[in-house]
Amino acid sequence: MQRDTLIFDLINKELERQRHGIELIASENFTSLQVMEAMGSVMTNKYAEGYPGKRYYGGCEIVDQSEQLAIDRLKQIFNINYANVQPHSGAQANAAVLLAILQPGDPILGLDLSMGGHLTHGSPVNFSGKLYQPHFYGVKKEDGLIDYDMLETKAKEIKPKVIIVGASAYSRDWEYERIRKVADDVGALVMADIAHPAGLIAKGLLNSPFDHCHIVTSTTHKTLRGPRGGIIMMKSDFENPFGQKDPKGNVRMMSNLLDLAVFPGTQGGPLEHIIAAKAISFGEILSDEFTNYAKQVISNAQAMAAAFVEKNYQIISGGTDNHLMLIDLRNKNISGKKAEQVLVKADITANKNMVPFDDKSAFVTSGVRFGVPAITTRGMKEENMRFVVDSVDKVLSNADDEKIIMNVKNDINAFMKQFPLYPELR
Ligand code: DSN
Repeated sequence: MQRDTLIFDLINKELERQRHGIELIASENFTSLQVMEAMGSVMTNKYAEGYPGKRYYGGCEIVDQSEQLAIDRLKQIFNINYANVQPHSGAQANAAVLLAILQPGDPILGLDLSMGGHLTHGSPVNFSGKLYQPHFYGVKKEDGLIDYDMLETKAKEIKPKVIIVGASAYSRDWEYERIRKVADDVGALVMADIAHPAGLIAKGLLNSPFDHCHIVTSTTHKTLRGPRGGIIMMKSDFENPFGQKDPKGNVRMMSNLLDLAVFPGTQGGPLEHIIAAKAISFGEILSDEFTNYAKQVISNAQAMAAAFVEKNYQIISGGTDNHLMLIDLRNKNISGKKAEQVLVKADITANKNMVPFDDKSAFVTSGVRFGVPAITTRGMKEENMRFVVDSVDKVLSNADDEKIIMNVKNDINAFMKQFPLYPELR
């Protein structure tokens, strides 16, 4: 077969783009070479519908072992009793959980997308808002923190079957215990989507949801620094409280419902090459090196937030407990859309983001979200955050001056040479 130089040229260009620039998208990271090696391995050739030891195809003895290792290592990371490593993504993990628990039309309560939530937490343009009956809580206008009183009032009013905890653009920790009390009062289950802070929770640097939330989902490629994918976890199994029975009339356990909701409920064959890569990244997370990484993520985020505050940037909630921050740019007279566009010209990648109570649409937005997981993997420390913030500020303050932006870009390209990315790759 002829080598597809067209695509490999593009892959090389993407490698160079990643090497030259400052990656501030809060949900991105750089996996290890061994994780990428597993993703490009022969495991991709294997069909393995089912679960280890219970497959619908022959020849699964080897993938059974690597999937079991992924499950066992994930259980060890979070000290839990149930893990499903097959979801292809965080959205697939959330789809499976909701399918396992709910009937079409059942009420759910999640954080509003425009307040930092996620599409799969009930947005009307997503399956979660189309199949179920979505309701939302938000953050408080005065301090940008989760409005737990509002959550409680709404929960009592609508009696959701699931309360969804978690966010894509919220820089503070969560009061899981408080939410569980509300859920118990109204007869709801709590699902925590920890896709963003999972790597920090894994190392005990943020509150753990596992003692208070019935089911926990995550992606594996953000702060967990693994391959792109999803996972579902529970500290302990429990009987499904909403009455689904098995064919013999027995109440089904939640682990059984979750496994069935992933396969055959929402997915077909698992991606065994990705699952092998997940297993490798979970092994990496168990190391002391990852503990240092997670601590550095938080230190870098706090140093970055302090540098932005010094330059009069308005961080929602005033700072960060985790790896990201959401900045309201209205006092800087630039929209999130324009900020994203001009930053890219200087090889700084970030994403526009709505801020709470935004007066602009999701396509324009008043805000921008910055995160440090990727630049921390590149090796940056607290003392480098000032250069990053100065560069961002120079671009946003001179958004129509191509010459200044090109100077910033040249400085960034030179600066990033100190932090080699995949030097083993040509
Ligand atoms: N796309 C992810 C993020 O950027 O936060 C959420 O799914």
